[in-house]
Amino acid sequence: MRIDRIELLQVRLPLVHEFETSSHRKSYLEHVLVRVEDADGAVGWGEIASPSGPFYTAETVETCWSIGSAYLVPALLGAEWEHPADVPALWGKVRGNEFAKAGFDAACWALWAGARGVPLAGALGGERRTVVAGVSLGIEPTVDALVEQVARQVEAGYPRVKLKIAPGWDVEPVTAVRAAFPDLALHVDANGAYTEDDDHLTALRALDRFGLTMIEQPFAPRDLMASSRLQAVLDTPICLDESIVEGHDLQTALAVGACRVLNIKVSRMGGLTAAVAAHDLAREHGIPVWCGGMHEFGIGRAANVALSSLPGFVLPSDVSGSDKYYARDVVTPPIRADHGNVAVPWDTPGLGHGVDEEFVRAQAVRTHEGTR
Ligand code: OSB
Ligand code: MG
Repeated sequence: MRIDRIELLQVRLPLVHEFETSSHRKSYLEHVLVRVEDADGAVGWGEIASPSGPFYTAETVETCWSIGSAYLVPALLGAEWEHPADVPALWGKVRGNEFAKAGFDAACWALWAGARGVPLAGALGGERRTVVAGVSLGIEPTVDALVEQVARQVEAGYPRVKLKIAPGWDVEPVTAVRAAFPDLALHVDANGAYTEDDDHLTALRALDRFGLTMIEQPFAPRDLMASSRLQAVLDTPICLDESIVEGHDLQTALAVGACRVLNIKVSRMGGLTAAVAAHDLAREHGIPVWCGGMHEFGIGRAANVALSSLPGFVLPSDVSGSDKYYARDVVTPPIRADHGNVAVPWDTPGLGHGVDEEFVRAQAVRTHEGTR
């Protein structure tokens, strides 16, 4: 295949509910959408789901925009490739910048699957007809407000709830949620906010008695040894997110016992090609995986759904319906969860959802075009 035209569109969507993590609060999100078109006019869409600020990882919408337009568009335009797994080599000299790369990689997968008339899930090696979705809840102003949020999601049928925690917002909210929902599959995500200081370790070890499915990313991304030391004294599995950017990171984490579960994010790992490789490696080592989200719009969310249909994704993924975040989605039909189950669109080639180009263009705050 050969891509002759690439468009980048930075699109703003308001959030229906403000979301707070250990670092910041947001009321709308802007993601860069990647539209690739081949010589025959076939189109594929990908999403760069980078947060606007450098708090989850070093990347921002701004860095994705500049790296995308200055390096990734030129690397991809006019290049000949047979299979999407060959595409990342085209920008192989560009270090890092995984979120930016992921949007281009996913657009090529969607284009290729669509052109071959196969669903994206099938192209990736998926098997499942439906995927189980969990929800992720931010830090709320009060414990009562959090319990109310959890109740709302449980009523909607989601079988797993993840709570963001941070020092000072951990044992107390988890105690309250566990008391209200004794049987709920519950896990926590610290986004690396803890250290090995005594009071932090005391809080993390106290979480071991709630039967949590996992404690996600307790320590700083590069501190695999802290994670390994904590995992050795916890019954609760540690799940790594920010720590695992490349396959090499996963090999190191497995070698030192830094985790028992892996969160695979398409964005964090640089695309679907890398995500499938991480899935395969984790599976060989008996490590269960799930697909993490970055509050994707429908395009990125559809790619996450397709990926979650692979056999190693045995834990609920962050692929809740778009309506939990956005009043109107960029894809048709929108991604919807029915009692926590999201249907994989096996009967539609490519991404499996149409892109509402008129809406996307109306919401775009800037655009860039590269042609051969
Ligand atoms: O750590 O999983 C995370 C969102 C932004 C940055 C980091 C994270 C998240 C989420 C999103 O938890 C969950 C979702 O998209 O459903
Ligand atoms: Mg996480």
